[in-house]
Amino acid sequence: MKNIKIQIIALVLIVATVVSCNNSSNKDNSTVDTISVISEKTEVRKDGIAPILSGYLALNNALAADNSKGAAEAGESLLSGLENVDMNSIAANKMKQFMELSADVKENAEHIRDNAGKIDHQREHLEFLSKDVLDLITLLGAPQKLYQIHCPMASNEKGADWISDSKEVKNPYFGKDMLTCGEVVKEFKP
Ligand SMILES: [Cu+2]
Repeated sequence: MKNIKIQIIALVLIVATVVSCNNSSNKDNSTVDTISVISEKTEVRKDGIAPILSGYLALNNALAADNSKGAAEAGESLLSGLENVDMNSIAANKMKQFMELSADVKENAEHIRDNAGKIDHQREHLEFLSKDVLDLITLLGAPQKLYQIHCPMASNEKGADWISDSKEVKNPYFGKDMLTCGEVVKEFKP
């Protein structure tokens, strides 16, 4: 599979070179068509953020269970997930935005990892992290069925969202104090 990807990328480079060399003289559009077909294919894959998502979902489960140490461990697995993202699954025109979002994910995940025992602080970072994850899903698509859940009480009653793989509301911002506060506001399909 990886070889095929590399071949496709090599092909794109070759085709791009051919096009740029023939830019002024060649009016034949077939080469350009080939490029657009190939780039559409690279955008079909939606598993790009799967390694990030698994750590993020584990984080929500830990925080919903008021488990600060578990949240710190999930922060760590989120960080290794970031390194496991297959960059070939991200279309070139989305790379810049992906890099910006993943830098933000990294920062929030580091704070969550480094603050075991300070669950309020971890939950503050969850709010920013959830926005990043939402942006990543919007940018690259959902690798699985996902739900955006809104809690109007979170973030000092300003309201905050999280992403879940289940419709069942288990609030990571409050844990057992307000476990079922929240409602599904959006559904993402793979
Ligand atoms: Cu912090």
